[in-house]
Amino acid sequence: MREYTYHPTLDDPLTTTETSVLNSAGSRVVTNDYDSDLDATPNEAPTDRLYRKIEQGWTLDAGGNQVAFTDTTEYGYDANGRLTSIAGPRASEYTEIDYDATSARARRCGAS
Ligand SMILES: [Ca+2]
Repeated sequence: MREYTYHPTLDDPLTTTETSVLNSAGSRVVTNDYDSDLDATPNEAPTDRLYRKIEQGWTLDAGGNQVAFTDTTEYGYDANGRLTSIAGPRASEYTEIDYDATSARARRCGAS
């Protein structure tokens, strides 16, 4: 079963909740945070831009035990509303997107 909540004006889900594949008592929750404040509470005042994607669920650790995880990806924008950076979900993952008059160029930074 999969449940959604929706953005108040855009046709995009704010949250998607489904049963964890790994842990049937747990959930996998993807939250699209449209708030620009990036605080602990998503979607208090949703804008029309996705600022953060938070994925929470269950995974296995090195010993094969089920452990909860949270992965966060943050999106940055310039003054014209163009996507300029994608950070995460791993701490080492960071992509910058540069624009000139005719094109956009993505540059992946950091070790993967
Ligand atoms: Ca917030």
